[in-house]
Amino acid sequence: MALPGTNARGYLPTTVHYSLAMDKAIKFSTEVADAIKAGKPIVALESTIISHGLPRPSNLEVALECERIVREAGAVPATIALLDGKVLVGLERSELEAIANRDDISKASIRDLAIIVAQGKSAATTVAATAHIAAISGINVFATGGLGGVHRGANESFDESADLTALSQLDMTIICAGVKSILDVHATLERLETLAIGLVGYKTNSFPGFYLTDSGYTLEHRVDSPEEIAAIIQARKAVSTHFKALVVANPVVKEMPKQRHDEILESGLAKAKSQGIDGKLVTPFLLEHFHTASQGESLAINTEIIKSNCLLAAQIAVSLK
Ligand code: PSU
Ligand code: MN
Repeated sequence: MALPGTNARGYLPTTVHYSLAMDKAIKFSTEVADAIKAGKPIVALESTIISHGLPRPSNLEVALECERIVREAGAVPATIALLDGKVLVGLERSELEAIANRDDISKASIRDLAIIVAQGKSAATTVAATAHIAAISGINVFATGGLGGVHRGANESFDESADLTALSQLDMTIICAGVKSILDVHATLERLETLAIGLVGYKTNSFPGFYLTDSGYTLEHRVDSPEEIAAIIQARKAVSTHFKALVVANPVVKEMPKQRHDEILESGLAKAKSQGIDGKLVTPFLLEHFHTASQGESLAINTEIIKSNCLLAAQIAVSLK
């Protein structure tokens, strides 16, 4: 479907040009295509959290609830995924069900996109891949749960999420609850700084630790309203730092008891090590461990986090209009 008014706005103009080939590969839902044409506020949503971050059947319920929250706040949700060789920006109900329930949905980062499209396969998109597709579609506000980052032991394993490098190259405002302590939080914060990715705390001066409101690290910048964030997004253009992401860290309201959290984290890391879990399986493995070991408590918190990030993202998108 031709996409009027879209010219790879969200990317370094020298690196991406919206082309006819992209028109063929990318399918916009009617709702999203209409929103783009009408210049309505849009919020991108990722799909790895649906396929690989949350257990069935809650994953579908949460995905639908997120879309509802975005709509209710006056924006249009654009959940992004790859289905049978097509890049989908905005999912119909049956497509969302497929991403939530089918067993052939892999996890795609940016480097996997072309391979999955060419081979007609299906995948959920990580933060990196979702941000990439959103940016080339001209969507610049994105809600997720937690970012990928530098893994513990990365000095030996070199395991550092492509989320970080992707966010250093595109115009995106991403709302998350910080990063999970399954990662090396300190190293992740350092990499965000090195990569010149903007970082502000929403109503907090502490970097959130996903299940915890405070990861123990202080943030330099704090914002207290969606309008304040919109002003920063505008100012990024004025000083030409908008081709690197802005991360808005929005802490969970009711955190997990710290001791319980630390115990589950320890056992999860030990289990991953003893089972030799490696590469892109590490993050889903640890997320699943949290859900099982906490007997649903982490799922409830995870759901609250994503819902709250969707609401804030929609409010920011609306403030930008
Ligand atoms: N962290 C979370 N929940 C998630 C993810 C990360 O707390 O669902 C998902 C996101 O899609 C993120 C991806 O982009 O995992 C990162 O995977 P990796 O570490 O393999 O780059
Ligand atoms: Mn990795």
